[in-house]
Amino acid sequence: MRLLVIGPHGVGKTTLIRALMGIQGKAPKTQMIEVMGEYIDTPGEYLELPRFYRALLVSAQQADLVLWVVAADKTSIHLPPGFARSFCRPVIGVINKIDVPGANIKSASEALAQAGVEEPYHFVSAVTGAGLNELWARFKTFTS
Ligand SMILES: Nc1nc2c(ncn2[C@@H]2O[C@H](COP(=O)(O)OP(=O)(O)O)[C@@H](O)[C@H]2O)c(=O)[nH]1
Ligand SMILES: [Mg+2]
Repeated sequence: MRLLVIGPHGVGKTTLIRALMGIQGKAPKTQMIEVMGEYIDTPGEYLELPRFYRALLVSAQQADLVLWVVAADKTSIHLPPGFARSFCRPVIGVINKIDVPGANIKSASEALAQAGVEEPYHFVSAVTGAGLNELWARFKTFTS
């Protein structure tokens, strides 16, 4: 199964992929679309600059699932409204960094909903590993 991982910069996409793959250590900044095992990692700019949207939509065609990642430690998360509905693959909403003190799960959930990502969402920490087993279990529901 191949998963396209998208989301604003700094939300922990690369760290999450590494955690799911069992790789330790700090993630380098993602400069371009990069294949890591079953994952297609993307730079945050691709979701922040409309001229890159097409690259994400095309990349989704190479994937079975799209993981849309946001972070619970951001107070204002700006995402393109309804954009999740443009993808030709199912989009799973992931809220990362739930370990950060004062994490705001509610506003992160609202941001995902506004972007057109459908519930249920996954609440995870790429650093502590919280929620990753449930995320795995969700992936499995798509591989039959
Ligand atoms: N506390 C905390 N920090 C995280 C988590 N995931 C990523 N980070 C940190 O957030 C920063 C950005 O991570 P990165 O994976 O490069 O984000 P990306 O731009 O979305 O790929 C790094 O300093 C990570 O160590 C998490 O779950 N909890
Ligand atoms: Mg990255």
